[in-house]
Formats: sequence, C-alpha cells, structure tokens
Amino acid sequence: MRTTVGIIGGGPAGLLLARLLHRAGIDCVVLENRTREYVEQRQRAGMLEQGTVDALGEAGAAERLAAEGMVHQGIELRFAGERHHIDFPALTGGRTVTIYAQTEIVKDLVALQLAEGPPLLFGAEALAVEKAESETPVVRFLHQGREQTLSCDWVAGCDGFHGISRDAFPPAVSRAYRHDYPYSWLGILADVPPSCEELIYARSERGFALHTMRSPRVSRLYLQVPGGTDPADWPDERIWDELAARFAIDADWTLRRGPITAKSVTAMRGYVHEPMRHGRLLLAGDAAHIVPPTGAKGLNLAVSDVRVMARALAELYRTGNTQLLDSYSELCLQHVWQATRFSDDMTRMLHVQPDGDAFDDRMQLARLRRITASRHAAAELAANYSGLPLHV
Ligand code: RFL
Ligand code: PHB
Repeated sequence: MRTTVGIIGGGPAGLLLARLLHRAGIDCVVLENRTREYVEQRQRAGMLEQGTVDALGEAGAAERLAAEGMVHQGIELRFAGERHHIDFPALTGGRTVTIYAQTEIVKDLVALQLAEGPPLLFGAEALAVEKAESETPVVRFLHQGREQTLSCDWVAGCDGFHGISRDAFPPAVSRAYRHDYPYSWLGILADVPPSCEELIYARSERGFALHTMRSPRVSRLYLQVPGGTDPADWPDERIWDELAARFAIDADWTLRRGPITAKSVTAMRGYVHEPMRHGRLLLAGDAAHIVPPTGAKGLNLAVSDVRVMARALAELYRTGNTQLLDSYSELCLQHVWQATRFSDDMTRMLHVQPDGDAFDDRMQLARLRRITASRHAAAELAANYSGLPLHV
C-alpha cells in the first residue's frame, strides 16, 4: 500500500487529522489496532475548549456537537464547605467551554470517515515505523493475519501513550520528562441527571472529587483514590457516600444517586516526549504527551497538535513551503508545556498529598482563597482552563 500520510491510531487525534487532510486534498490511510466498537465505547474526556469545537467544525464533524453539546459558562470550586463560581465569559472576554463526550466525537469522526474516506482500517496493528529519516518512511503493520507495509511521504504517530511510534526516535535524539502522581482517579458513569449545572471541582480533606456530566440524563464523577486501587473494592454505595462527603457544603445541596454503569481507575501522570518530530515522522496527542486530567487538557492538546500538523502539511503541498513543518515540534511543545503546567497546578491545588502535612493543607487553601478573592487570579485560571491561544 502507498499513501501520502500514514496515520497510526484511530483515536481523536488520528481521526481528526484524517478529516482535516482529506478536506485539504491530501490523501492518507488510518491504521487502528482495535475494533470500531472498542474505540467508540472507550470512556474518557468530556470537556472541550472553543478551539477544539472550532477544529471539529473545520473538519465538518460538528453537526451533532452543535445540537447536543452543552455550553458551560464556567466551573465551580468547592472547598472549606463553600462554593465559588468562576465566570469564564466575564473573566476572559466571552470565552466558554463545551461538554461533549470523547466517545461521541469518535463516533462522529468514524462515521464520516467510513462514508467519505480516506481508508480507515480497524484491527490493523502498526508494528514499527521504518526509514523515518528518509523521504519514503514505511509503516509495517499486521492486518487480517498478514504482515503488510504502508509506504508514505509522512507518518503521523497518533497511537496514544502505549503506541509504537515513539520507538522510532533514536535514543540519542529522544528526551522524555515524566512525573507520576501518588494517587489515581476512580471514574464512574451513572444513569442519573447531573446534580449541578456546571462542573464541580471539590477539594476536601478526604481527597479530591469532580462532578461532570455526559448529557442531561447521565452523570460522570471522579474520586481521588490511592494508586493501585481495585474498582472491585468500591461497591456503588461506598462510592456515592464518599462523593457526597467530599462535595458536602454548608448550604442546602444534595447529590443525586443512580445506577452506576461503568467504573474504572486511571493513574495520574505527566509525560512529555521531546522532540515531536523526527525526519518524516510527526507525533501528536497522547503519543507525545500525557497530562493529569484535572485541567481537562489531554484531548484539547491532541486536537491542537493535529491542527498545526494539518496546516503545516497543507502548506507544504500547496506552496512547497516547509516553514511550519520545520517548527512543528517547537510550536506544539510550547503549548504542551503550558498545558502541563496548568494541569500540574490544578492537580496539586486540589488533591490530598498522601504524605502531606498541615502546612501543605494551608497552602492549598491559600491558593484557592486567592483565586476566589482576586479577579486577577481567577482570570488566570479561566484563561488557562478555557484554552490559551495557539500562535500559528
Ligand atoms: P488515544 O485516544 O489513546 O488514541 C490512540 C489510538 O491509537 C490506537 N493504537 C494503535 N493503532 C495501531 N497500531 C498500534 N500499534 C497502536 N497503538 C495504539 C489505540 O487503540 C487508540 O485508538 O490518543 P489521542 O488520539 O492522542 O487522544 C488523546 C485523548 O484520548 C486523551 O488525551 C484524553 O482522553 C485525556 N482526557 C481528557 N482530555 C481532555 O481534554 N478533557 C477531559 O475532560 C479529559 N478527561 C482524559 C479525561 C483521560 C482520561 N483517561 C482515562 C486517561 C479523563 C480520563 C479519565
Ligand atoms: C470529563 O468530563 O470527563 C472531565 C471533565 C473535566 C476534567 C476531567 C474530566 O478535568
């Protein structure tokens, strides 16, 4: 097989890239090792920055998002028995965020791709990227029991944190920066209307909790738990009791409970691989970087990477200009490090440090008080959360 851009991974990054390239008249093939059902059900992100919504619009994939996405004007911070609204439009000159599940984005992109092309192969496992430094890189992959090769002009490594694309970077040029946080998130989906209009980020002495949602009828909630927690140790009643205790405030408010339909534990880590380009191999999304989910940045970063990549490739094929491609890694990494910094700040401000002391406790409260007392500090949070501009 031969194509212009070989895309490894059919998650949000790979699928959106394929749509953007298709619209720019550049041909590509997407290799995804899982089944369609699996990628469409994988529970993950839900909070989209305006830039992400715009990118899905540019890809022609925002019809259902426009009808079903829930526009939010801010978030709520809860601590010390109090609730505080952070008003994004007022603090950022009109910016909002949108709740629309990653599962739905993937379904929309897959449906478009299968209807309009270019090819998207499920059950196609990339084994290695070869000759990345040459003008004709090759992806070796396994499909329907047969090993095959995909010859390309460019390879986009969109294969997530556990993918194989990063392995094609020679050790001499690769640098990885990593931090493992000493806690995880237990996430649930529940068939119950959300108990809030906007997301609640709660800091309590019992640990962090987040209330988010998937639709007017489905809630998504997260609890900070110790690393290595087995979801089987958390029967439904225990989860609801713990959530209720962490969200408790002095005012009248109750957490609605309902049947839990999914439970999973996610480790919290930060990871950045530098650079994001080697020869004709470009990384995007979780293949290059992971942030702890407290800042809701992972999916948004994957989308901003592929926006830059699609624009850079379109410019090359339209004008022969390689300027944007040459600065791809540097441009993306500046944005990635800012999102990593914000995600780390949010994470440390809201989670209980297992070996923390009373001093750490007071520092967290002082940080939260600063945000709720100072318009300037709140505006800084709102600007980061709703998405810093990407200078392309
Ligand atoms: P993905 O989604 O991991 O997709 C990679 C795809 O590559 C496939 N693959 C391969 N295909 C072929 N050959 C191989 N050898 C392959 N190896 C892997 C995989 O099957 C998969 O389909 O990465 P991508 O596209 O970069 O997208 C990144 C996002 O999925 C991720 O950053 C977000 O989900 C992170 N995240 C959040 N991000 C947000 O912006 N807002 C949020 O609210 C948010 N909440 C979250 C999150 C992530 C979470 N978890 C579970 C990690 C909440 C959670 C709990
Ligand atoms: C989600 O909706 O799953 C979500 C929202 C905000 C976060 C993390 C996850 O910070």
